[in-house]
Amino acid sequence: MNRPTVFQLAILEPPEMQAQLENLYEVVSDIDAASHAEIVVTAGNVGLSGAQMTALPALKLIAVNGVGVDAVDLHEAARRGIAVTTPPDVLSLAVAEMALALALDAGRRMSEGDRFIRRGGWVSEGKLGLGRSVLTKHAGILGYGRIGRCLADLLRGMGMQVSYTARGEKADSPDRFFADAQSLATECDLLFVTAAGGAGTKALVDGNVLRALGPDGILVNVARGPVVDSQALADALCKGMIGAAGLDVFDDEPNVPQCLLDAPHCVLTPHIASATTQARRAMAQLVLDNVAAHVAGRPLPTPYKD
Ligand code: 8YV
Repeated sequence: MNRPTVFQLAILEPPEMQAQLENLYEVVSDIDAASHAEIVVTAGNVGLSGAQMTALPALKLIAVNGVGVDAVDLHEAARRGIAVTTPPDVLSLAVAEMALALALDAGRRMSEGDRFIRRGGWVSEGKLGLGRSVLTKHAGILGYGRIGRCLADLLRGMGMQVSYTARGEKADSPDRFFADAQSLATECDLLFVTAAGGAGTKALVDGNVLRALGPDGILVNVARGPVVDSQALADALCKGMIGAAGLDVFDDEPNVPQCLLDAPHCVLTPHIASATTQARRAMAQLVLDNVAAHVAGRPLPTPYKD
């Protein structure tokens, strides 16, 4: 029997999950060889454009190995009746953990201290300057979906005061709601960005929000690069308008703008918030489950819902 064709734009991890996909399906990575493919496997930060959908006339399922769908042309997928799936929940704790780690690193100058030791600074320059306490801060969460709420639980559990902003107030939340990013940043001195990417959230964190966060403030972005105006952030760090930043996501990955590479008190990681063996295996399992359900004509386990 012919194996169904999968057009794959991003591999599954760890390797045994990719091997499972390849054992079950005819996996192709060249779009010219995929014109009959009903299934696409892609990543959150890779997505699928409308033009690619046009080149895939048989397409029925886009299985995203990530929860961000900003790189998928959802409008075109809906118009063509193509289903979209994501792996929700299974990466939330990994991303929340990374957000906290970035805050601790930026505040306590851990990466900077590591570089300081390695270049001989401890011997030749004396002491590294003082850092900022993180767990005493009032945390604000911009984007209160599954990941934002998981992070809120984590921070509250450590005794932190937590507030949030989202499209609307959540009746079941113990945290304080603010109507917009600027009023949230005015109250908080640690701002976590966990909002979905896309046109609606572009440059939501701008110079005004950063000014409101203040000179002792720390900004962490584990969502999508464009949600934060990078030039405004670099300026704010250079002028001491905010204290520090931890960034896992960028506008044009894997390229990181020079202004952020040069900015002080700025910790950078290469989009690895969900990159733990546990989270990536569970994400890949849901991709495989959705693809298998599609092939068998069963309901999709985790269709994307706005
Ligand atoms: C992954 C992500 O890095 O969930 C997302 O939207 O961006 C990340 O978790 C990406 O999808 C690679 O698999």
